[in-house]
Amino acid sequence: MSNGSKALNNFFKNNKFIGSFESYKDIKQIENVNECCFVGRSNVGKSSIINALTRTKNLAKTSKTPGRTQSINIFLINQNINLVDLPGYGYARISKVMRDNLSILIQEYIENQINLIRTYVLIDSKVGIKNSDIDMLDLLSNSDRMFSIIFTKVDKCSKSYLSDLEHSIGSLMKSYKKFFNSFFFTSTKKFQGIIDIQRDIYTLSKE
Ligand SMILES: Nc1nc2c(ncn2[C@@H]2O[C@H](COP(=O)(O)OP(=O)(O)OP(=O)(O)O)[C@@H](O)[C@H]2O)c(=O)[nH]1
Ligand SMILES: [Mg+2]
Repeated sequence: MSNGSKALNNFFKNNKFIGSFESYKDIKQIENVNECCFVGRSNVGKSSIINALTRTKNLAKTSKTPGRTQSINIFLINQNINLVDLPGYGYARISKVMRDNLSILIQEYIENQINLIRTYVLIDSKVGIKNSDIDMLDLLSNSDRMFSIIFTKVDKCSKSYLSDLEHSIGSLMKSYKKFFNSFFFTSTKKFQGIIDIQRDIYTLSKE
């Protein structure tokens, strides 16, 4: 297990919870702070990734039960970049009204948030890409948003499986050429691939 870079860890250790917002209009806009957000199906590991990046256990609330995060949670890193934990999509076992409200919240955020400079779309390696993920990629490209893909929970998969996955989703990315940035393979359990995302976000914070 890598301990990562000390300088990067210090950068991410300087973190502050800004707030939890159930409606888009309530979000406090912070001028001159770039933002990156984490989206993906319910239970894919969004909150876990934010905790791994900041090396905290509970900054973002995680759960074994899908549908845990039902609001937009914003964390300010080093006073110059926000990490945004969005609710999960595609979870069937919540009411339709709730599901509709959450997708409206996600969509409003993606379409309107001015400082949003990168979206990380999380895909559970074992589950692969679903129609709801394609809908998200379409929303991002229609909103002119740059995105990267984070494959989560790689500890559950073999190397050859992951290489096939990279190949097939790599082909799909040809349709999103203008907006697709890069792939990351991660495990928060094994602390794998986290430093690469830390570096990416650090670079974005300088833009
Ligand atoms: N094996 C394994 N499990 C993981 C990993 N990352 C997260 N999990 C587990 O996946 C479950 C969901 O993680 P969360 O981080 O709460 O997922 P989320 O995407 O924030 O979920 P919602 O807020 O419900 O949308 C938890 O039980 C985590 O412990 C990983 O890298 N490997
Ligand atoms: Mg969550």
